[in-house]
Amino acid sequence: MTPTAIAQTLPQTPIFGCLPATGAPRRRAFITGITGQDGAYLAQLLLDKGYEVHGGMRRSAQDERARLETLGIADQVILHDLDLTEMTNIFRLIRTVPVDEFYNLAAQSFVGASWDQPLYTGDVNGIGVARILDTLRTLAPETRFYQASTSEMFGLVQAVPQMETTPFYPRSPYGAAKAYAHHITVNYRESFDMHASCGILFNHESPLRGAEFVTRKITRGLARIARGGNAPIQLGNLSARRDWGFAGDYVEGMWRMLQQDAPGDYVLATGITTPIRDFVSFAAEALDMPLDWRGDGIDEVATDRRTGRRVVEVNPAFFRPAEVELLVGDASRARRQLGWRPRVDVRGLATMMARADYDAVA
Ligand code: NAP
Ligand code: F7E
Repeated sequence: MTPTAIAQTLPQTPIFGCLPATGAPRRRAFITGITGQDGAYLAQLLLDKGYEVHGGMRRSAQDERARLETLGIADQVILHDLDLTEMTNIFRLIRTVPVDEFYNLAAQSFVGASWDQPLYTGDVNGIGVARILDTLRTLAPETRFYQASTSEMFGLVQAVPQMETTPFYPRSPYGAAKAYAHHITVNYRESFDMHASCGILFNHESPLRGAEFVTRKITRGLARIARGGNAPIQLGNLSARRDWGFAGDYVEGMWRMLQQDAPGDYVLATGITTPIRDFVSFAAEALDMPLDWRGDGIDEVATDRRTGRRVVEVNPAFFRPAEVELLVGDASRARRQLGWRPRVDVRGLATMMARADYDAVA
């Protein structure tokens, strides 16, 4: 018996949801990282488009489907055990769950943690992608593949704004691993004629954003203060600038990339860059909390103009060993070829997130 024939005898048992009855063909997609921010929004988009949506979920002591439940789709997706560090998972999955489109969104996605876990980050975010690509090329070469590349690859930026042709200069183990993943995706596309595309996505956020990322840390902290809490938000570098958009807009761009006849790489960004400090002010204004900023460096603070309460202070513990100071993307290729445009600007995003967190604290 060949390895493929043996694999065919192995059932890939879903851990949540049921394998649908065979019948009218629906397009099928697999999303690694379906429990994350982007995975949840992408699953919702694909379900709305009529896809049968499968997703990978790591085994955990607790149920990690909170985001899918928030969007009301936890029962509509079919979940499979999948860890990108485990080649056997990937092999069995791809052999037994054939799909038209495979979106690789799983990652150790927190840049700050990547200095504490550089090897793990490299294994999941870099080598994990090679594991998927090689399995796809062996078992399912017709499957269209999306890789979640990132503006963090630009790091110490070599041009402003950054576009698909801007050289990479990663500034973290996270960025370095993602640069490997990007290059190996391009290499498999060119070596094996695979329909493999990379979305170089600039920061995108939402009310489903992980609590450790700066935008959500800010909106959760402000919501607590607006509800009477008195702990100031402790932040690191307030002057770093990011090009922030809404995650719901960005997953539409991922899908559009895989609908193109030819694969390719695309920047998705708003083209507007904003310092962390201004994001705090926008979110605070959405909660009727005008701020005054005073001081410099580690002595900088923000206070509520109406009450004099301290709202933000700087804690050097949140500085990074190497910082990405400025990101601003040029998404003209995506605009031209995909017809993609972000619909939410940074002020709208800060308002959406602050109000959602304010309601959640109630
Ligand atoms: P996220 O919320 O942190 O979600 C990451 C997902 O990956 C989670 O479902 C997580 O599972 C899963 N995961 C982590 N390690 C894994 C492993 N070893 N095996 C299998 N699954 C694993 O991230 P996101 O914001 O949605 O981002 C999605 C992707 O886009 C990531 O690859 C990220 O690096 C990339 N990206 C994000 C942005 C952004 O601004 N959001 C920008 C550019 C690129 P658990 O739920 O078990 O933790
Ligand atoms: O930091 C500064 C921090 O952790 C943004 C991921 O989705 O986007 C994300 O990576 C900036 C940095 O996101 C705090 O130093 C200040 O300059 O929200 P972040 P990130 O590092 O940009 C990219 C595109 C991805 O691909 C990643 O997966 O904010 N900052 N004070 C802080 N950051 C955090 N987290 N916490 C602070 O207290």
